[in-house]
Parts: sequence; C-alpha cells; structure tokens
Amino acid sequence: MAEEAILGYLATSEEIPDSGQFASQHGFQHNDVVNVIKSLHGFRYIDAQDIKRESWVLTDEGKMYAADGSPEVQLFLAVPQEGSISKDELQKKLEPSVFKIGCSQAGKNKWVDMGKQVSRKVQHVEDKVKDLLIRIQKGEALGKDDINSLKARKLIVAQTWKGYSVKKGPNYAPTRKKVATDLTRENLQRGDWKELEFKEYNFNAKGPPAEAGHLHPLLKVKQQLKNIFLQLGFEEMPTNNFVESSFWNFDALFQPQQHPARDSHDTFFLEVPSTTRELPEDYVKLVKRVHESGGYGSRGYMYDWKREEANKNLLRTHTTAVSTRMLYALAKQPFTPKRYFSIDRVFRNESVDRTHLAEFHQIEGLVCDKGLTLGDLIGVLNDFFSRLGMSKLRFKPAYNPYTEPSMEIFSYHEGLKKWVEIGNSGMFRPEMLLPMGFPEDVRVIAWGLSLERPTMILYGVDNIRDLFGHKVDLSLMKRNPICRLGID
Ligand code: FB9
Repeated sequence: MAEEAILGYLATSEEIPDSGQFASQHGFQHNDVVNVIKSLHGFRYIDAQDIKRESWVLTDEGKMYAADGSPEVQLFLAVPQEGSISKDELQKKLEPSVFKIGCSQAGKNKWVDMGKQVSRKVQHVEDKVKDLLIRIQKGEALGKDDINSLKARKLIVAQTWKGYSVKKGPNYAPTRKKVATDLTRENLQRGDWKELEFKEYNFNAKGPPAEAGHLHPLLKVKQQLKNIFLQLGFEEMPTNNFVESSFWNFDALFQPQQHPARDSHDTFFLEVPSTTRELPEDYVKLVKRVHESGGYGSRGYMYDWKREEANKNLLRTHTTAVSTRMLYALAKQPFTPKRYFSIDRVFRNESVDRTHLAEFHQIEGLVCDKGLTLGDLIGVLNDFFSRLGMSKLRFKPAYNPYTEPSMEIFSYHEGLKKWVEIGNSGMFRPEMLLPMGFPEDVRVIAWGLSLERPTMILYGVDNIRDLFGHKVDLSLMKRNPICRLGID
C-alpha cells in the first residue's frame, strides 16, 4: 500500500519532501510510511534523508484547557455579570486546581476583583490561552512569547518529530522487483534464473540463535570450584558411589555407633542391599578396638562395637566417607603428602525447608602431610575462600566426631551485609588416622561446605527448590549470565 504510493509518487515527482505530510495527505500512519521507506532505502529503490522538526504538544493540563477553556476564563464566567459572589460560593463552582489557577490568572489579568466577595472588573474576556492551545493542536506555529507563556504554565512541552525526505535511489523502479533470495532447482529447470535478480548475500547477518543445552547453575559453580581446587594442586576423589557402608561413612571416622546421626532420623539406610559385602578385616579390627578401648593415647568410647552395625548400607551422608577410603588407601603406600577434594551428592533424612533438601552437594577439601597444624588449616581456608571472593574470615570452635579441633567458618558477605556461615573444618582425629596405618606425625586438615548455598546466593535464588528439582524455571537457567565467583 504505502510502498506502491511512494514508488508511484516518485514516478512523476522528483522528491517527497516530507514523509509526514505525505502520510497525512495519503491517509497512511506515518509509522507505516517510515517502515516502508527504511526497507526501500535498504534495497536502494529510494534515497531517504532524515528530517527533524521540533514541535510542541499539549500536556494533559493543556489538553483540558483546550477542551474546557482556561481556568481564568472558567472562573470569570462563574462570576455573575452584575453584583458579586462570595469567594466560597465561587470555589464550590469550580475544580480546586481551576479555582486556584483561575484566581491568580484572572487576578493578574485584572478581570475580577478578588475580595471576600468576587466581582467582575471587565464586561468581556477572550480565552487567548484556549485559542493558542487549539492552534498548537492543529500544528500551527506560534510566536516565541506565546510559546514561552504556555511553556511557563506547563501547558505545552517540546517534541521532536522525525521523518524523511525521499528521492529515487539507484535501483528505483515503480514497483519492487521480487528479488530471489535463493537459486532453486525449479529456477534452473525453468531457466528463469536468467531474469531473476538475486538479493545480495549479507555475510554479516547473524544466523538464528543456536538453541543449545545450558549448564545448570550448580554445575557452573561446581566447575569454578573444581578449577580453584586444581589450581591449588588438589586431586579429585572418585565419588561415584552414593551407596556406602556405615563402616566407611561413620566407623572409620571414629563416629560412635550410638551417635544420633547414625539413626534413621538423619540417615537413609538401605533395605536392599541392606549390608555391605566385604570390609578390610585387619583394619576393621583396629577400628573396633579404637572405638571400644581406644589406644594411640585415646581411651576410645568404651562401648561394645557391633560389626553388624558397621555392615549396614546407607546413602552416604557426607563425602567425608570417600575421604576415609582414600586416606586408608593412602596409608597403605609409602607416605607422600596429598591434597584431595570432592564435590558430589550426599543424602540426609532432614526436614525439607527453604535451604534444605534431603540431598545436597558437599564440597570437601583435605591436605595430608607431616606436622600440619591448625595454622595450616586456617592458611589453606584463607587461600581457598579468597579465591571465592571471600576474604574476611572468622572461625568459631565447633565439634565433629571425626575432627579435633574443629571450626565453623564465617565470612562477611558485602552483598548481604552480614556474616555468613560458609562451612565447617577440622583436623582428623588420631583415632581415625592411626588405625589406618599413618605414621604418628602425619596430620590431615580438612573442610567442607555445600554447593547449593553459594549457588543460591550468587544466582539470587531464594528457595532451594527453585534450584533443584521439577520446579526449576529453565528460562532462568537460559538467560542467567554465567556468574563469576569473585575471581575475574
Ligand atoms: O555451605 C555452607 N555455607 C555457605 C557456603 C558458601 C557460601 O558462598 C557464598 C557466595 C558467598 C555461602 C554459604 N554451609 C555448609 C554453611 C551453612 O549453610 C549450613 O547451615 C549448612 N551446611 C550444610 C550441612 O547442613 C547440614 C552447609 C553444608 C555443610 C556443612 C558442613 C560440611 C559440609 C557441608 C562439612 C564438613 C567437614 C568438616 C570437617 C572435615 C571435613 C568436612
């Protein structure tokens, strides 16, 4: 429609000086004309030049006065030709803003005598303001002073009108030639490819966005944590066994069999297979002894340690169970210092709430070397967490059955403006390490945190159920820029 009109008009005229007038003269929306002009300009059928025009438009208040008359005239007309009217009476007859502005303007124009009684001082008045506003609505140009007085009363505001002047372009034709965007078999068979005009290839055009898979935020943060551990010279422990025996998950960690965490309120025990098939018998004897009567300077827990309790299979409650297996294996070899880490799922029979599910990902790091001290642990923690953007750490004494001393780790989180508990740590007890066969002076410092908490804080996820499970909003994943963890 608009295209034919523009190309048709240029067939007989040199130029379309103003797309705005052209649109109103031909009954088109200026916007449609502009879109056609841009497209025809793109194909060089026409040459379009921008033209701008400053114009004035009425504010909502201006529109009201253009419709109902200026407030000063409305007030004047409300005052009786003869005699007077009380100010209160008058006020009741008019809108509050009209009365207020009307009083000051009519007073200024000396049209009325404003006392307790209000009376006219002139017989007749012109509503110049209304006339000026209507003329602007008609697009007429007004004199500077009139514009300034209306502007001063915030009845009009400036508006820039953008349009185009159009001339014929190098590819001008009265109608747009269908340009072929593809050479098809049919073109070749029909041989009409000779006449066809092909659209130029736009090698800068972006192809359709490739809908690819997206990493779940947990996996993005997991990868970044892995990179930190690897940069610090840690090796990843194999965590591909969710099912574990109570022995490696608890007993080997010197966690007594009557410890509350070992009952089904906190732990998922397996029905099938309910018991583990094999354990290293010599080592089991040493674990049994240290639980029952201590040794290595410890008095143990002095209770009857039961093999069948240790045999029970469960869903691991922490990846520390994997650390136990790896340390036991390490103790079998000639001693070499080691740094190990694990990041994988653990299961706890806990009540589900905003930050707790029955499973989460535990992150664990450990350093095994001779003569390590609590100072070394604090040092490693500062190094590790500083790479997560958490520099200011505080430590609070804590208790774990398998570490002594133990510390909860806190960091001041700028965004949340508060100290956040960011993990737990400690030095594995000799009752755990020596039965494995480690030399006296070998120490193992370790710490743990969750993957979900940092991911929730970094992605601003308030409820863990929005991060994990069927309620996850996939679009959130798609549009969430990979967040950088305080590194670069
Ligand atoms: O992750 C936790 N908090 C955290 C971590 C990082 C973080 O980053 C933000 C970007 C700034 C924010 C918060 N916590 C550990 C602390 C709390 O959330 C705590 O309430 C919940 N804890 C889980 C266990 O809940 C029962 C988080 C989980 C946890 C706790 C302890 C360990 C591992 C995971 C451990 C250990 C350990 C100790 C000694 C030796 C070896 C392992």
